[in-house]
Amino acid sequence: MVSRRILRAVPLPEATPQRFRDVRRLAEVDSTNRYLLDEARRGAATGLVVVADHQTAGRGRLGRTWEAPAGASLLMSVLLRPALGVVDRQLVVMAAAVAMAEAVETATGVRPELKWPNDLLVGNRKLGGILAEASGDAVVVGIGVNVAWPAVPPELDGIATACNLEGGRPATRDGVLGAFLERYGPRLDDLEATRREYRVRLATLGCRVRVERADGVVTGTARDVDPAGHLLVDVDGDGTEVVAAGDVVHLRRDDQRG
Ligand code: BT5
Repeated sequence: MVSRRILRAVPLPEATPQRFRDVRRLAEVDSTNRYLLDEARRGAATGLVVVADHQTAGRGRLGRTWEAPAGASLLMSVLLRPALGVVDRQLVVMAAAVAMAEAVETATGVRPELKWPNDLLVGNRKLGGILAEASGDAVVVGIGVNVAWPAVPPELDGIATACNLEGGRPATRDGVLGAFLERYGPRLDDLEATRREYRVRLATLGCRVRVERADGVVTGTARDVDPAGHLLVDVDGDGTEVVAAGDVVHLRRDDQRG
C-alpha cells in the first residue's frame, strides 16, 4: 500500500506567495512526484505543493532512484498547469532550477552552479536534482535538495554533497522551501530573465562534455543553450549537436582556454 501519512500543519511564512499557499506536508510517502501526479489526475489545482520528510521510493530521472536520509533533505513537488506548449514546459523546469539555486544561496550562503539540464552542483558534487513529469496538461516539478546531512552515505560518496557539508549557514528545510516559493513565481513570470540567469549559473557552458543519449554518446564542447533549453554541443570536427535530453558528464572545465 502507498504510504501517505499526513504530518502536521505548519504555518507558512507570511511572505509565501498566494499562488503556492496550499502546501501539504507528509511524514512519509513513496514519492512526492507520484503523489502529486495522482492528485493532478483527480483534478487538483495548479500551485499545489507537497513536501515529505522521507521518501521510500524517491524517483530520479530515467528510472534511477533518489536517496536521502530521513529528515535531512528538502523533498518537494509542485503541481503546475502551465498554459504552455511542450517546448515551454522545459522552461518551467529551468525556472525551478534557477529559483532553487537562488533559494539555497539566500537560505544557506552556498552558491550552487547548475549542470545541464537541471542539477544543482557544488564543485563536481550534486546538491540537488529535479525530475519533471507530465500528466495531461499538468506538470509536476519534483526537487530534492540535500540541506543538513549528518554525512554522505557510502553509496553516494564522491557523488553527493549537502549545504551543511559545504560550509553553509545552518539552515532548515523550511527555510529553503520558503525562499524557493518566493523565487519561483517571479522566475516563471519572466522567462527571459530566467534564461539569462540560467546561462550565468550553468557550469556546463564551455565544458568538455560527454553526453549520453538514448541513441548513443556524443563528446564535444558545450557551447550554448538555445531558447528552448536544448544544449548545443560542438562535436569534434563534426558540427553542432542539439541535445534535447540526455545525461551530461563534465570532463574538463577549461577546455576552451586550453
Ligand atoms: C535527479 O535524477 O537528479 C532528479 C531527482 C529528483 C528528486 C526529487 S525528490 C522530490 C521529488 N519526488 C521524487 O520522487 N523525485 C523528486 P538523476 O539525474 O537521475 O540523478 C539520480 C542519481 O543521482 C542517482 O543515480 C545517484 O547517483 C544520485 N543521487 C541519488 N540521490 C542523491 C542525492 N540525495 N543527492 C545527490 N545525488 C543523488
